[in-house]
Amino acid sequence: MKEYKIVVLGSGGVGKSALTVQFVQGIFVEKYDPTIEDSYRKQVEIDGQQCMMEILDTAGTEQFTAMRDLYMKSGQGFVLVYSITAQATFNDLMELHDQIVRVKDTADVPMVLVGNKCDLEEERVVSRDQGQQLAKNFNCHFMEASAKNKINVPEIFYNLVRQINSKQPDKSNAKGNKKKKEKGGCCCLLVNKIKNLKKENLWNFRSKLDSRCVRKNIKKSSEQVNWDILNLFILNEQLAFS
Ligand SMILES: Nc1nc2c(ncn2[C@@H]2O[C@H](COP(=O)(O)OP(=O)(O)OP(=O)(O)O)[C@@H](O)[C@H]2O)c(=O)[nH]1
Ligand SMILES: [Mg+2]
Repeated sequence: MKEYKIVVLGSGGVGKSALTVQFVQGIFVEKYDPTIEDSYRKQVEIDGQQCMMEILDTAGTEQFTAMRDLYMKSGQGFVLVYSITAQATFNDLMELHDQIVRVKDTADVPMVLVGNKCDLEEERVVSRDQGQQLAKNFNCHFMEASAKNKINVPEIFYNLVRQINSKQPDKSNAKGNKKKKEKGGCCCLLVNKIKNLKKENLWNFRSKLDSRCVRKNIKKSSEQVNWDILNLFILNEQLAFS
């Protein structure tokens, strides 16, 4: 089953948790309890395909933002939330968006801009047009939503899954596909990565990989590298590919 890593971002109190919990559990959380970090898993069928969504509900309050770079790196799709009743929460998203683009090293990232609390029309200070304009600047999709009144809640997450599918059609992490690649024995991706490494990084990479294989008592030829070990290696050593 395909897995989708979704990250929900935005200032404190905009309704990130309320939207996430409404989507995952179908309930509206009335009480405001600032999040440190919560993750949820939900299996859904989208366009006839079973998907496992892993949703990271992040902290909007400033003191908990040190982890941002890390989860931006691993996130595949982003929900950027502001509240239509608080101008500052709208303005705060520019910086978050800049950070995503910097961490991902591309502006072409699956993303939905969400103006939440649209049930509070009488308290609105951010117009729909402003939201649409910002989404245009971010080159992303836009929705107004209400976690309270269940407006556009699943639509946000389904939209992201579709964006991820259309932007990463080859990056299927379905088990079947993975197996096919491994069976082939030729680690094309690895070869390409190695080709792209700078010379000094390449030596560094190879010696680290060699010592990892020796430590783990793994026999390898120069052409055939065990993918599990490679993944472990990349995860543990956090090697930065150039
Ligand atoms: N009227 C209304 N209130 C909402 C809506 N979404 C969230 N709220 C309320 O706004 C408050 C904050 O919501 P949270 O979901 O906790 O906000 P958050 O973005 O997760 O905040 P942090 O975890 O601090 O970053 C809560 O009291 C919610 O009940 C909505 O769509 N409409
Ligand atoms: Mg929260």
